[in-house]
Amino acid sequence: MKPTDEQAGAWTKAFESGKFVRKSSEFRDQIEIEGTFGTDSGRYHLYVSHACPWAHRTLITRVLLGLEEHITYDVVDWRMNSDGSWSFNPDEEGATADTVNGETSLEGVYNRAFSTWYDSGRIGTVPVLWDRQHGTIVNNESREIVRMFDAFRAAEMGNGFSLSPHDLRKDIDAMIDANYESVNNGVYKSGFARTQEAYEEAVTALFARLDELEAHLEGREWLVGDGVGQLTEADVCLFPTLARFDLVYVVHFKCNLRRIIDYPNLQAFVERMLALPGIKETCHWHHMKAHYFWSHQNINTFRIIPLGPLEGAHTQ
Ligand SMILES: N[C@@H](CCC(=O)N[C@@H](CS)C(=O)NCC(=O)O)C(=O)O
Repeated sequence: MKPTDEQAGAWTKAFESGKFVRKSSEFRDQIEIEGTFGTDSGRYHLYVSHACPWAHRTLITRVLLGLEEHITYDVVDWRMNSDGSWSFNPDEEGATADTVNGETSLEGVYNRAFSTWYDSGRIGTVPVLWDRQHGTIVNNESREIVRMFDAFRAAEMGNGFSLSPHDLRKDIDAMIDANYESVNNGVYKSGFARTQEAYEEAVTALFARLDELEAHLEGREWLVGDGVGQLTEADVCLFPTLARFDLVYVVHFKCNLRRIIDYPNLQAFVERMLALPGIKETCHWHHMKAHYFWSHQNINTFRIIPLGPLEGAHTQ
């Protein structure tokens, strides 16, 4: 049974004193060399939305680690349903069918993994990492999926390249943590706020952290590591939020103290990421932009999608 709109709304968008509170991810298993979820090529499948910054992290990691031939993926329609659920629509440019389970909605995939899913009143989020062998969901938390792809690469292709080398892991985790509430989740807390106070608190913290990151990137290329730094998960986790910032968040989520293009170091960072082989191809600007303005009718009643911006590394 599908949850009612009220139940779904309560689960997917929780509020405390007008503040948006993100729910925790339900599936937290790991791919491990020796374990229930082994490191087999062709076994795992991602379900993503090209609109979603969390899902974007997993697609970027898949490309940077060269896992294209080992991990397949499907893409939901950019239109999120009013209860927050996702559908498959192969007729939409850039979206696909569910090529593994043949479901028409992502809820069907969640229900396969968790038979009382519909009754639970929860709504399934992207990304989802699916295991063909056990017919279940391994994990639906982007940060953990990104981390386990590293172990997968090491097992399948040797230890040559890692986005979370052991000697940097503490710094990487500290950087991801420092950016999570203020920036990655901060844009949502700003946009979904239901009181002026909640909005101002979120947007102030967001720009305070962007100011810090701008200063941190002076003379550096990447967020973590000695010298100019080296490309790590910390960069992968920040980039999807920055890539959507001027296109969507400035207007739709009222994150308008500044734009990324007004921060020279952050803008250069976005362009540096976009110049890496295969990364532009993971950026579907139309899905990103249309999704937010169309899907959140409570903050954009008539679903008007703005034409701009005209300038920026990534405008359409
Ligand atoms: N913690 C999750 C968050 C994923 C998430 O919230 N995804 C959004 C899309 S950007 C979603 O599917 N939302 C559907 C909903 O909340 O109803 C992660 O990082 O993987």
